[in-house]
Formats: sequence, C-alpha cells, structure tokens
Amino acid sequence: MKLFTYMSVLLIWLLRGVLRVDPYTDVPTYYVSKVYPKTNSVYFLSKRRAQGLERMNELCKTIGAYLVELDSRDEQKFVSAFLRAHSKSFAIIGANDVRREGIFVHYNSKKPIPALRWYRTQPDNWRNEEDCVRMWPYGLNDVTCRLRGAYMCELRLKGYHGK
Ligand SMILES: [Ca+2]
Ligand SMILES: [Ca+2]
Repeated sequence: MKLFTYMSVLLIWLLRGVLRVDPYTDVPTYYVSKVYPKTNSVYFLSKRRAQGLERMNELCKTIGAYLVELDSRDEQKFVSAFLRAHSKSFAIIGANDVRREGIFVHYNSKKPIPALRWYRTQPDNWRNEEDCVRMWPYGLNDVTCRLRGAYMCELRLKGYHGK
C-alpha cells in the first residue's frame, strides 16, 4: 500500500510538466505598466514563463496584445524602467533575426528594429544559435529561441492615431 502511495506521488510529479502546458490550465498572468503616451500603449510582463515566439505571441493575443515591439530608444527606456520595477529582470521581446542572420526585425510587423541599446558585445549570436532577443535591465541580448522565460506583450489602446 505504501508503495502504491509512493508510485502515485511519483506519477503526479512526473505529470507536472505535461499538465503545465495544458492551454486550459496555463492561464497567464501579468504585471501591467502605465500608459506610454507616445504610442498610447501599455505593456504586460508575464509572471509565467513560456517558450518560443509563436507561443508567446499567441499568449499575448489572448489579451488583445502582441509581443512587444520597441520602435525607439525612448520606448525601450520606458519599457526597461517598467521591467526593472519588478522582480523579474529579463523578458523576451518580439525582435528576432530568424530569417536573416544579423538583420533583426519585429515578430509581428516584420519591420526592422531601430537602433536600440544592446549590452556590450551583444548581439553576439553565441554558438551561432541566438536569433531571439531578451531585455536585460539596461539593454538587449540575443538569446536562443528555445529559451523558456518571461516575455513582454504590448497593447495599443483605442484612440491611438499616430504612426
Ligand atoms: Ca542571430
Ligand atoms: Ca547573446
């Protein structure tokens, strides 16, 4: 009987990983920023980790948002300050160079990213396998797209008529 109990506990423990990816139990929760007036956007920092740009973007879509697109240094500053205000200091953003090495574009709009602030020596395409981008507290770093981590969504509020 004791063995049965142990086996059950072991089985539940083994199933944790499987249950965690169930879309019905994997309800994401977020920290929400203030409004960034220049684009009338708010940003959502995920409290849970996810893997892959497609999956992250899908999760952003469930709240009407998309994987964050940093369109200027100023926007990067705003979002970095929001990131630093929370316990998690890293977040994956929409920028990537999956299609063409060294040419970073936004995941949704496919537009090239502007001149953003990277960490020194980054992007380094380490081991020739870093095509996704993660915000660090004071700059960007290219990372492997297989990284499981927190991510950032951007939601444009209604009434925005800028470019
Ligand atoms: Ca790369
Ligand atoms: Ca890197």
